[in-house]
Amino acid sequence: MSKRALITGVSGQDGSYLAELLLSQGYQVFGLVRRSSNERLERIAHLADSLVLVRGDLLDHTSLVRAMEEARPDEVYNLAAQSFVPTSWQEPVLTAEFTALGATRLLEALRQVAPRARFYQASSSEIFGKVRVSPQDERTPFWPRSPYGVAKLYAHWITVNYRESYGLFACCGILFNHESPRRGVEFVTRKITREAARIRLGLARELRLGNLEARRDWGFAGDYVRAMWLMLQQPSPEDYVIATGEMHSVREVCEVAFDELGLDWREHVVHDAKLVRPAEVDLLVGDASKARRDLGWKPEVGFQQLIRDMVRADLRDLSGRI
Ligand code: G4F
Repeated sequence: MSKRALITGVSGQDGSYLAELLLSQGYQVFGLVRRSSNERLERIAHLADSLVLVRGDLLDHTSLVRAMEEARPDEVYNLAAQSFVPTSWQEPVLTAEFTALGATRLLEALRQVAPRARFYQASSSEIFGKVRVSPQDERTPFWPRSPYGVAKLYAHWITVNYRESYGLFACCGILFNHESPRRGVEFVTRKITREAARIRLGLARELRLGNLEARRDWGFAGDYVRAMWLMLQQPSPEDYVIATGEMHSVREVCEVAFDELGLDWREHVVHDAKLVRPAEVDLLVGDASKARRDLGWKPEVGFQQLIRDMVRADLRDLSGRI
């Protein structure tokens, strides 16, 4: 019999890649979607015939119990969150409700309805925050720098706690930044690739950015969902850092993206102090040795290829619209 999986956040970047992966492995995939006026399902439109969408909301415990009863999952992937760091200063309580307490509600529903299901929690490298050691691995101390990071740290620890308290098969993947042509346009890589393509096509003249010196470990989302799945196939539940081990600055993303289009980024990028965050995470770079060793996981797509692929995808998409 085919395995059954329930994915929260199925309409997001990671949810769409994970749904594709699980469907290709013969899973029956259920995706939790919220009833909202501006529902955006375009990332999973091509999966409409194979995915089962279930109504539910991380803010509503009863709806999660119902979703579990309908999906009767063997595996649950909690990818839903308020995931944009700047918004977490504007809506700190809502961020905590979704990102922190939402994970607790889902774990409670799982405990109630499907206690034998395996559970994946999307932890974030933002929980490392103000880092004192590099690279960061599973033993690095946490110091989140935003309400988002704090909420993700709560969700991380509640998952560990439920594993220890109730013996659940629950894993946290501490994922470093991961991008793709499906990335939301508010995140810096996609903002850059999209705007660079618009400039190339004469649709825009400048690109306003905040901190150009921030450094991150950027990988490809398609590689990272493979790691999520691998974690739930292991004999015992553990937490893993998923990262490329390479660090690049926002400035370098600009260089590569504009270069792909034959443009000089310095002629178009404008610093905007309003986009600088109240507290910044200056640098993050992960050590995924444990995942490489125990999961046999490694990233397939490097930084240059990732950014260039994103630029080409944006150029294709925008060219098709004019
Ligand atoms: O792309 P970002 O918004 O991603 P951030 O804050 O690192 O968070 C992302 O990755 C996390 C994993 O570590 C996830 F948990 C989280 O949900 C999200 O997916 O910003 C990256 C860097 C920051 O240092 C920011 O200050 O880019 C800098 N930046 C400079 N100018 C900008 C901009 N970021 C955005 N979004 N927009 C700018 O104009």
